[in-house]
Amino acid sequence: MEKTKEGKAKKEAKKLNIREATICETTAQMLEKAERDGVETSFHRAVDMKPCPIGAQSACCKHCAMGPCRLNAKDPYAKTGVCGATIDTIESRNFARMVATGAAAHTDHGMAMLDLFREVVHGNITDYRIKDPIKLQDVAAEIGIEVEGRSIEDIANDFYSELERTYTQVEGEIPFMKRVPEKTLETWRKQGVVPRGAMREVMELLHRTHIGVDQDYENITKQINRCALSDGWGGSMVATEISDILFGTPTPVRTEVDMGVLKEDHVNIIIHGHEPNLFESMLDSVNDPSLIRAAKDAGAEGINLVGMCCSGLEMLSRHGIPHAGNFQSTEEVIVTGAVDAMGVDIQCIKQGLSSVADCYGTRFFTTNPRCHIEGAEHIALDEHNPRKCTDAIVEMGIVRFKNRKLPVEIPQKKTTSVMGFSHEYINYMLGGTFRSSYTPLNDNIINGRIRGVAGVVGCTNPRIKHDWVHVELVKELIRNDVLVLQTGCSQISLAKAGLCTPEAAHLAGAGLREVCETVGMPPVLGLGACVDNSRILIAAAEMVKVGGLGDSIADLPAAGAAPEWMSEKAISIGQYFVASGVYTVFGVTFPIIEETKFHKLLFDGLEELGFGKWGFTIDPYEMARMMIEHIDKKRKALGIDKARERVLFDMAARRDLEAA
Ligand code: NFS
Repeated sequence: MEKTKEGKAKKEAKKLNIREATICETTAQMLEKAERDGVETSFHRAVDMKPCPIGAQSACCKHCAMGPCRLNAKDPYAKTGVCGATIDTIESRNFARMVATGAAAHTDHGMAMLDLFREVVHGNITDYRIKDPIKLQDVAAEIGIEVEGRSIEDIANDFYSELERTYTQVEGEIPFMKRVPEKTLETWRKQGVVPRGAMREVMELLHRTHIGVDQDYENITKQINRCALSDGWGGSMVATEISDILFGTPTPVRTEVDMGVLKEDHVNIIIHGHEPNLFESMLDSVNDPSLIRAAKDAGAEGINLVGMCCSGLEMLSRHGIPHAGNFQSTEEVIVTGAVDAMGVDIQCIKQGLSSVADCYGTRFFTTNPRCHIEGAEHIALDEHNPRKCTDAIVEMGIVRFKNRKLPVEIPQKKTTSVMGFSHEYINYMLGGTFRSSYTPLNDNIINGRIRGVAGVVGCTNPRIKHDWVHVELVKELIRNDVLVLQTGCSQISLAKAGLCTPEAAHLAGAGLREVCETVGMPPVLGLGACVDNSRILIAAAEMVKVGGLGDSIADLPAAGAAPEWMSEKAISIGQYFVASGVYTVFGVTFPIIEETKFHKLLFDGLEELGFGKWGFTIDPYEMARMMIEHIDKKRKALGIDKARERVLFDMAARRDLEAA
């Protein structure tokens, strides 16, 4: 009886429609292979398991043992939880916990980078060193550290102590508040949301979501903002700046993206995760002559090091290391059978990787004490001797290469892209060595060639057509003269679609195209990993400082989007953009019931308080329309809409001419 039931359930399991699941050809090819091989991936599990509708709308509270309490999402004010918690309390508490977790992930990563920096400065770690002392001096000076006539070591020591406050500060403002435009900071001070140390903000937010503490959604939202800001202008920003100082500030590199970067006749090693130190050390390992010799002795032509997800993006930006794909391709890449070893550190690592790796004999290693995975081998990365870990991974990859049993199928597609823009490089690119500044960008926005700026970032998600929303949204934005800044998985979606090259300028509207062609830049600028969203914040602050586009970030003709988000980190990012003054639109789903008071506050009320606001739609064209409408609203408020109208007319006229 049980068996029959099971059999029936199996038969009824929905079939994955691969062509509807992804526009990424290589991922699709590997999904077909996975099905032939009888291997299950997150795409299959997403079809098999419907999201819980109550959870999806945040209509349930399980923060104490009087519950879990379920409210009615269709009639959210009909009931309360057992303690009397209303839907607004429940939703804001759930949302707060997402922000706290996302912020904790970024800030813990940032703190780990800062720990590494301290040990390098103290001479306790010698495998890494300060690679960009000029950036160290610049950023140190920016946060008020005396740099004139001082040694790099002295500056670095003070820099460490100052930045440590980003995490531990009990009272008062954190160092990078010095970067925030005056009027934006004024709003935060008035609203009581200037962040203290991230540890305190995360702790307080979690405290306030405990049963019987903060039960006023407006007050909870204050702490949500404060905590998110301690991520964006705190933990994440430190992660980016320290990584640049230790490993080098990115400048654009031409490199290849997509699964075609794997090489059948090489030992293929993939590093996937978020912290650059594992990857940096792996780069040394794969260049070690004795390991290369060992690979050749095993019959390989050499060792091929490839990145995935965010640490892949850091290495792509700094060293031009090829990249195999984003979050939704991490299981699929193993299905090629060509991956001899995959090493991971933290964040966005699917537990499912372990069983897929098992199916194909790929050696799968966790390396960070924070992230062990059942079934994966753990080789701890000790920063005092990182090569011990990375050499071991390469050695085991070589053994696996030698013993490859299953046929290898590598999809033959890769796209050349130019990525690795940093805030510093944009400065230089636009203004040149002697007058580097954002003035040309502001001028081009004011004269209407560039309509505005959009940050398109975030994850990919098997609940929607993989890569499709990112690509369609960005195409629509650049077609309408919106310059797009990118990070994370989104950047890889666009790179695979060929939009991260200067040649993609022909897809832009006439104004943006002209600027791109003059400067020789792509209409889509890849700024790196998800923590590097802080580069977008710095760029926004710089645009305000240069002048002509208002006094606060909220005045800028700018918008943000995470059209295929899935992680709590994305929610923290969205919230720090909103708190910074940016209209931020998310896709897929939004974990709050529409028309509740908390929803109205996030989607409307925050803007009235001087912040940005949230938006939501799953349709990329609608998303572009919402963002452009917002940009135009800001242009109007700045009094620069007239310039744009003229250019628009010219552009339309030119198009007519072209069509004729
Ligand atoms: Ni960011 Fe999303 Fe993960 Fe990176 Fe990719 S999934 S929130 S982009 S890899 S962090």
